[in-house]
Amino acid sequence: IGNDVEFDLVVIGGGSGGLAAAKEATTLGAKVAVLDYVTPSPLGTKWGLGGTCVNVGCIPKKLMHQAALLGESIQDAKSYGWQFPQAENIRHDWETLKDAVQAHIKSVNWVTRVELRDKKVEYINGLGTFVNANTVSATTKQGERTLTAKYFLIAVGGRPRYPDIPGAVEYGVTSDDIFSLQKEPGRTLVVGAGYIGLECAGFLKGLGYDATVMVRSVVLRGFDQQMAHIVTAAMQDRGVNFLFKCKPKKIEKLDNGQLKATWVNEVNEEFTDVFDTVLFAIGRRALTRELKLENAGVKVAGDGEKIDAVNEQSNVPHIYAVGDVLYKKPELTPVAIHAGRLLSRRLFGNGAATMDYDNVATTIFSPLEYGAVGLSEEEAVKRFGEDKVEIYHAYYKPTEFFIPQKNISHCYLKVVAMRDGEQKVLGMHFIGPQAGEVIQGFAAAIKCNLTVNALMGTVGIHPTIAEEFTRINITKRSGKDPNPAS
Ligand code: FAD
Ligand code: NA7
Repeated sequence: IGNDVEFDLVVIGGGSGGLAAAKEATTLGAKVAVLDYVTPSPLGTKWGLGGTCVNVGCIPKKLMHQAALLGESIQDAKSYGWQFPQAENIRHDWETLKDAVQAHIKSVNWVTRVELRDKKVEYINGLGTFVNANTVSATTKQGERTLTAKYFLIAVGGRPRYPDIPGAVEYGVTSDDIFSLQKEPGRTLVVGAGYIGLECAGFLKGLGYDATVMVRSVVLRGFDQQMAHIVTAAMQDRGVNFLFKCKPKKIEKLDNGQLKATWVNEVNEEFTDVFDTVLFAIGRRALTRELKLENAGVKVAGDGEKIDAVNEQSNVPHIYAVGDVLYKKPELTPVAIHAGRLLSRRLFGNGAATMDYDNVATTIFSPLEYGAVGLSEEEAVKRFGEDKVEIYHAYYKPTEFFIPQKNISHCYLKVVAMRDGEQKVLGMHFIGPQAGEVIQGFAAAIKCNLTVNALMGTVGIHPTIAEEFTRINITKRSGKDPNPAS
């Protein structure tokens, strides 16, 4: 480092992307500081080091999803011969789950701090703002601290939005609060039908709470819509209610502490109902406003919020950005981590590799999971034209569903491919148990230019659900029945 700056890299935001970049940079010999500060949610929820994924995202979500799946398994287990002497008394205890989840999170917070100390990354529990293009100020409990650096990395992520309706902020909660809610959520209205809304409604219902999802336009906008419909149907099948084409209007608190929600449908008819919890999952706001980017000359994208970086570089050459704060990039933890790591290798090592944001696999942990990689059917048709695209599809029967006689009508998969030649695979979609585990390996195959020919030439593992992808042979174009022979 030159005499004029204190650090090689100052990272603003100690979440998935920021921490990955910081750790990689110090490993490569750079002097690094990480600022992390969590502004409490309107309800007062706050958490430790590690960002969204660890504290209020992927990790608590997956644990609560697992809790819900276990409830379903208890029912299945009975038909497999397990006996529960007091079967009628089986119930779930929210507090036990919440405490276990929070204890796990605390341990991850602690391990993260120790890791930073071991790697000699300076961790500052303070809110970062730009003073100018070469200086960041950290507001800590002890006061202001000014940091200068050769490079800066903006990795501030985002926080849930609230709708602009009376009572939303006062009485509503978001994913920032749900995983640590002091009292059980009870009857819950989930506003928003993105993946976070569906996942929350799914696990709440699985834990035994009445759950309703309010959908403004379509479920899972941006995802393959046929798959989105099946995910919805599988949730309805488990008793989740859906209010389609509705928008919230106001939330009021009743004397007994319950919440009265008022909403309108598309022809402006008004409805009300009473809930114990109203959870908003209507999207997330990137935390750039607080950064005073204008002091550094960093421009935001057309949405006025996110950073439109090229290879993670902002319009100010020594200021970079990774993770959820990036414009039109997948908002996923492994994406933030990978981009952060590659960036540090380029800045401080001999790395040349840049982040490939295409064909990133993802999974929606709805009660019946949905995993996907690559293009949706509609996106492939839009890009290449219907004539050029072939869709293979199948309903399938997971072996383990037979004995408990579980509904198999939503177990469905499809492969989106080019129609000509070896039929290059453009997208793979899978609805069923363990969808993430199923899709992950195929994502690697797609990176290696998987073709339908290669897929059909692969010998499956029997009996698994992933083998269904090696058995595809029915195209939508053929009009043949995609249901399995019984
Ligand atoms: P974050 O992890 O959000 O970290 C940013 C950090 O910066 C935060 O700690 C924040 O408090 C801090 N900060 C912000 N501003 C400042 C400032 N000015 N100064 C100092 N610190 C600041 N992704 C998946 O891959 N799989 C999943 O299953 C999944 N499930 C999710 C479920 C939910 C409910 C949510 C909300 C998200 C989920 N995600 C999932 C998305 C994933 O959590 C994010 O993509 C990931 O955390 C983004 O990482 P990041 O580094 O960009 O930001
Ligand atoms: P998403 O995926 O942006 O979904 C938000 C959902 O909330 C979506 O169904 C929206 O409907 C709905 N929405 C948005 N604004 C409103 C208002 N004002 N009232 C009612 N419903 C609304 O957000 P998530 O929270 O699931 O995920 C957060 C991010 O993580 C997301 O950006 C992903 O990229 C990753 P719409 O379809 O717009 O009509």
